[in-house]
Amino acid sequence: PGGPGSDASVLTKTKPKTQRPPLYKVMLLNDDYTPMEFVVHVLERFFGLSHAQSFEIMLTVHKKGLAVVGVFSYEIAETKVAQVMDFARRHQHPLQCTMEKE
Ligand code: NFA
Repeated sequence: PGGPGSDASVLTKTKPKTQRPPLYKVMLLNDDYTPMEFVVHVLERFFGLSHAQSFEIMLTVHKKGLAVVGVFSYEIAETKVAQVMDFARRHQHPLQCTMEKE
């Protein structure tokens, strides 16, 4: 009687849950018309990526159909998507940028 865990000396710790805001993946989608250099420029300009990183992500989108460009809070993700979509539209390229809850 009274083996390990059978008495009141075993305490259960309740971990306080730290609330973290949900994060959103911002993704770029491939198309047949947007020039590769334009996509690289978008990644450098709006996501602060290096030329090499931008080129790599552009190629991933081109080959796989889409890629995650970054993960942000809702408000930042929304702003990035709007900036990219507006910039693409102004240059008359069909480039699509979307966001999705992680
Ligand atoms: N597929 C486009 C082309 O061949 C390049 C591209 C890459 C477009 C990434 C959109 C996103 N010109």
